Amino acid sequence: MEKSELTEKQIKSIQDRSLCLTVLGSGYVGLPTAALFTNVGFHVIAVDIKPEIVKAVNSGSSPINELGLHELVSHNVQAGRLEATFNSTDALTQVGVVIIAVQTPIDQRKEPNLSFLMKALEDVGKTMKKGMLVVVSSTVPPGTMLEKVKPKLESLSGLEADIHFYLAYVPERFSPGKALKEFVESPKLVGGVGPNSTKIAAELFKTVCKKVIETDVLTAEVAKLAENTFRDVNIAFANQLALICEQIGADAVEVIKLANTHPKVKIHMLGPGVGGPCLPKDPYLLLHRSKPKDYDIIKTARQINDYMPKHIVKLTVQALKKTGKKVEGSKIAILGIAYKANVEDYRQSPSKSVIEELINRGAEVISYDPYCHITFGAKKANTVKEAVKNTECITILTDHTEFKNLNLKEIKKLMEKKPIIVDGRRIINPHEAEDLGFTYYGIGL
Ligand code: SAJ
Repeated sequence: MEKSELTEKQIKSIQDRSLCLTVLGSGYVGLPTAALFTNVGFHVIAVDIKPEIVKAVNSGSSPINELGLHELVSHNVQAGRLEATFNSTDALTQVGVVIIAVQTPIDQRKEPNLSFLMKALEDVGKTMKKGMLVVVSSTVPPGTMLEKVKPKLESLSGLEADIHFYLAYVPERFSPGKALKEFVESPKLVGGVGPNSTKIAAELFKTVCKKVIETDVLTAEVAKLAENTFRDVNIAFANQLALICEQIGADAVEVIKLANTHPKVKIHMLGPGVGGPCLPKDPYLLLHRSKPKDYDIIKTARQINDYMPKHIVKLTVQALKKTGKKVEGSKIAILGIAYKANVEDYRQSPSKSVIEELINRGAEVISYDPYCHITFGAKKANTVKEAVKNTECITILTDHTEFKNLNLKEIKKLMEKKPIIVDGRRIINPHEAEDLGFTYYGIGL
């Protein structure tokens, strides 16, 4: 079959939904992807090595707590369009499109670990058929697609990319908690290894996403890393402003609010550090291939954001000292384990190092989070009231809506004498807290 004929045939089978898809890696990225493609009429096989994921999906429920995902999985499993399996070889022999969404973590030296991606490529390469479209959605260091993914698939299959099969990078751009909405609404970057690959991958993603932007594969890789690194650097700037303002007696939140009234300024929000699966990792992926330079804003930003949990511990210690108490033996309530507001996700959350350090220093730590069951070694409370009872200090680490509406009057009654609030998110009104008799320490104040 002529090259262009093959391309046209694949486009037609996307349009009439006769092409089957498999998603390799059915976690936070893969499962929403699989569910959304089934919902527009494709048959999708979701592959994962974790038995609990496969079992949950096949029984019609989502193992991930993501708004709307349970309903989507349930509906499409019932309709017979979505199924899950551990067996990638079986899945791969039945399909025309493979979307790879496995994790690409960094190791302790901050070097990328691409072993999950490489294993997935091995499975795909060995079962590759003419006309197949392979999409990588995992976040990767720049150059991975052309230098690792393409040669590996070509050598395992004996086929040529963009001629006999199609290969594109389509980065995931949605945040936990809003995955389905953002998958559909955020512009999708589609970078193929050649024009045929870009064309077919764009056609596929147009079936689900409102806007698709075509580019080349390297630009798509770098753009994905650039957006998360920009956010990390911007937050680091806000955090440095917080440290400056604490020293000179200004209020960093007010400063940011006022500076942001300038139409060209958009400073992010200070906080107890940066968590989640992406921002603490992606800057290192972006830096991976560049030569070390004397000045490096990206690594410095990472250092500032990594320092912030230590700073929260420092503020807690200072506040205790001010009220004549020591960390050792003090009872401290941590409000918030999740890495950001109103999600249960605790991956890379700053709360881990804050809790561990306070426990190390001899404090008795009790934690409460309305969404998250993990405690990182603290005792677990099931309500705010239970958490704050008989404590000397409350340290707020997550800006969950529930914590923005705390009844400080009631809370004070439950706490020990000379109660303290350390506000790592600046969600409490300092004047109200102080009027009620709290010692208030807010980050950036
Ligand atoms: N944070 C601040 N100050 C802020 C904003 C966030 O301290 O002004 C903290 C949060 O509390 C959290 C961390 O940063 O600990 C990360 O939160 P986030 O909301 O910035 O990001 P994620 O990890 O939930 O999602 C990001 C998003 N990227 C961008 O906004 C550029 C999302 O669109 C990506 O899809 C996602 O990373 C990803 O998977 O790459």
